[in-house]
Amino acid sequence: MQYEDLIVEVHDKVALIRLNRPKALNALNDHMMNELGDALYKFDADPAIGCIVLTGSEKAFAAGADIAAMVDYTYPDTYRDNYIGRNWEHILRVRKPVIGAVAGFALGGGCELAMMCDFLVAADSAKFGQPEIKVGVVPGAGGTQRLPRAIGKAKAMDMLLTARTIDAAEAERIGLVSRVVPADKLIEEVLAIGKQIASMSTSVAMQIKDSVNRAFETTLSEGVTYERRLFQAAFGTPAQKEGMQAFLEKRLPNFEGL
Ligand code: CO8
Repeated sequence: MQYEDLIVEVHDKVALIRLNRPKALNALNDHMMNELGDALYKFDADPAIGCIVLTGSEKAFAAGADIAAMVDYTYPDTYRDNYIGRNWEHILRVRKPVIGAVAGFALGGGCELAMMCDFLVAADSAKFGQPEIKVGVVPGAGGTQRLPRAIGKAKAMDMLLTARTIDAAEAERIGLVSRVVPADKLIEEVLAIGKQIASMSTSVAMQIKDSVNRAFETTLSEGVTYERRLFQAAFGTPAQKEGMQAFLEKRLPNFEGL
């Protein structure tokens, strides 16, 4: 796959997508978001891929939506063209696990895009923030909704209202990211995590993702019922037979194609 604003690579069963507009610190524009949707859907549909990693450069995951592209927008333009809705949420429709690997700036729309990943691994250089208030807008890609769910109201209000940027250590402490690694090891570490996920049943990983995401959309009892049905259904799958049989036979399971 060839793109102008992305670099894509495949490492065993892991797809690596790099945002690549270095001159603008990966500021996100329509062209890039369209390409990102295209790459994500292709990897999601590819049976050889078990996990997707989304990353940026050493300096920036993404420094936000492209301010130069937005500056002259009018409200009728944004409403008519469904700005944000039209191409920013492709990632939410990806059914395979997506890991965000963040080095440098993840600001504004960049932080929001990162939060649409299933979990985040940060380089120790990472900086997260929602500075939209400084450019006179509210966040538009879920910042006021996903940030409080991820880190709680107090921290989210602080970041959103003051535009304060937090570093990787604070992001890990408050639960925005799951792990922090040295910047020069970020891709190596995240690919290893991706390979670990991809070595297990892709179908089971997809169901876990689906069930966890349901926790944010439904009541506890409905969510637990949904999970129970998935668990019961697992007993009709070859992954369950292989996984449990391998444990009893004291060998590694082979989930290839399962
Ligand atoms: N949009 C457009 N260009 C950008 C952006 C951006 N968000 N961020 C950086 N750039 C460009 C700069 O203009 C500069 O270009 P040039 O060299 O041509 O002047 C180049 O990238 C390098 O940037 P700096 O020289 O500023 O680099 P520094 O290292 O000095 O500073 C910072 C880095 C702190 C990241 C700084 O660039 C900055 O503050 N950027 C803006 C951050 C920001 O406000 N982000 C929020 C934008 S609003 C938003 O995201 C709304 C989201 C709504 C949902 C999504 C809608 C699509």
